[in-house]
Parts: sequence; C-alpha cells; structure tokens
Amino acid sequence: AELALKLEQAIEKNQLSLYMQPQMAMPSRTLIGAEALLRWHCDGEFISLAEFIPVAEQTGLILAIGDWVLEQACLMTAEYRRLGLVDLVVAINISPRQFLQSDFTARVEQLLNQYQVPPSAIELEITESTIMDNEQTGILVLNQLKSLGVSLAIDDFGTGYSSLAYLKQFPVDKLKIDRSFVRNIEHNLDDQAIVLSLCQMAKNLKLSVLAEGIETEPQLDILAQYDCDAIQGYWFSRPLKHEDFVRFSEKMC
Ligand code: G
Ligand code: G
Ligand code: MN
Ligand code: NA
Repeated sequence: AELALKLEQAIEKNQLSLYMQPQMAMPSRTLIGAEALLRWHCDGEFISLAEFIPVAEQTGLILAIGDWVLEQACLMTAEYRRLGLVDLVVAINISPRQFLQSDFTARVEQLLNQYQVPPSAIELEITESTIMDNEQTGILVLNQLKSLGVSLAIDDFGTGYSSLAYLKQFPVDKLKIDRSFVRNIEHNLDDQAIVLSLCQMAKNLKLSVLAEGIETEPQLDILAQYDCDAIQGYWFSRPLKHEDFVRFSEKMC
C-alpha cells in the first residue's frame, strides 16, 4: 500500500524515466532501433519493475504510467529524428490493461500527431498472453493499430501459450524471442533447437525476428547462423539513459 502511494506521486515528482536499449540488425550489426524501458528512481534508489509493475497493474495506476510512457517515448522519438536518427524505430512495452483501453488506438494516433512522429517510427510490444487472454478484442485492437501504421511486435515470444495456428491471425510484424531461450544457448541443445525453429517459422510466416538477451559473442554467432534478423542484449549495450543513448548512436554512425 505504501508502494502504491509513492507510485501515485511518481509522475508528478518526475521520478520516472525511459532508458533506451539499442537493437541491431544482423548480420550488419548496425543500429536499427531501441526498446524503451521504464525506470523509477525513488528516494535515491531504483525500484525494480518486478516490484512495482504488478502493484501498478492491480491498482490501475498502470494506465497513467502507460500513458506517460507512451507520450515520453513519442517525445524522445521526435527528438532522435531531429538529431538525424530518422531510421530508428522506438519499441514501447504495452501493458495488458493499457492495450485493452477502448480508446487506446486513438490515443496512440493523437500522440503521433502531437509530436509529428510517423507511425512507422514506433513499434508496440505486446505479449502473447495479453492477446490470448482477450482473443477477440485483442485481434481487433491489433488490426486497428496495424491500420494506423505502427509496427507491432510480440514480446517474450515462446513463453506464452498461443498456438501457432493463432499466430497467423495476428497482424504483427515481428517476434521477439524471449531471453530465457538464449541464456544457455551455447550449451543447451534444446534451446538451440527451439530458437532455430522459431527463427525458421518467423521467416516462413514473413515475420521479422529479434532475439533478446544476447550477452556473449558465442550467443551472437549462433543467432547469426540461424539467420535471425536482429538482436538486443548486454553484449551490444545495456539500456541507456537518453544522453548516453544519443552518444552511443553517434558512435555507431
Ligand atoms: O528493463 P527491465 O528488466 O527492468 O524490465 C522488466 C520488465 O518490465 C520487462 O518484462 C519489460 O517488458 C517490462 N517493462 C519495461 N518497461 C516497461 C514499460 O514502459 N511499460 C510496461 N508495461 N512494462 C515495461
Ligand atoms: O520482457 P521484456 O523483453 O520487455 O524485458 C526486457 C528486459 O530484459 C529488460 O528488463 C532489460 O533490462 C532486460 N535485458 C535486456 N538485455 C538483457 C541481457 O542481455 N541480459 C539480461 N539478463 N537482461 C537483459
Ligand atoms: Mn519488451
Ligand atoms: Na521479452
């Protein structure tokens, strides 16, 4: 309850920020995008998302927070474009409750207009379970967002229970392979088999595929062999605060 109270004031007190984790294309290793990751700095320390996101979901505060994230991400995307990073796509995590708000697509459209950001410059990350728990509405909202022109990615792919038969009904552009499959991939033949099949399936369904949580060169080499389109992880960069991300991107160009 105390946490909920503090969280309620986090936005006004300016305690939230978005870090950006670079995403690179394979095999060129060029910077193509960044995932916006929320950070809450409170009383001199960072509070982990694992701790406060569930509270935010339960109390409904996630709607205000999600809206702040969406606006901040659009603002930052506009700023990157001003700095010449016009091909960069900023990926934004969308919570289940946020995704199911009846005016969600309208809100996204309004913010894109307000900040003069083309829809193709942002990507919305939605988990499998968000869609599958609300199948009818989910597919409807995905289609609305698709018509708007934003890119759509399924986050944590492989951890949910969506059957492959459903996947073809989702108008999505990208699968993000969950990092639990990558963590031990150098040593684990099962993980290799799973990730290889996910990459091949994505290719056959004409979806782009990104692997998360790449921490080592051997992991990167395996994903390159599998023809994975893009990677994200500590090997390339940790999530960076705005200024550091800008510096990072300048170094990459
Ligand atoms: O960056 P980190 O490891 O702390 O993220 C932990 C989890 O929190 C991840 O599953 C990520 O998807 C989620 N997350 C990060 N940023 C946001 C955000 O802005 N909104 C929502 N809803 N979830 C986020
Ligand atoms: O669930 P989602 O994919 O949105 O979560 C992304 C989370 O993964 C963030 O919390 C981010 O900080 C974390 N992350 C990103 N790259 C790596 C990595 O290489 N290793 C580990 N352990 N975590 C990572
Ligand atoms: Mn994500
Ligand atoms: Na993930």
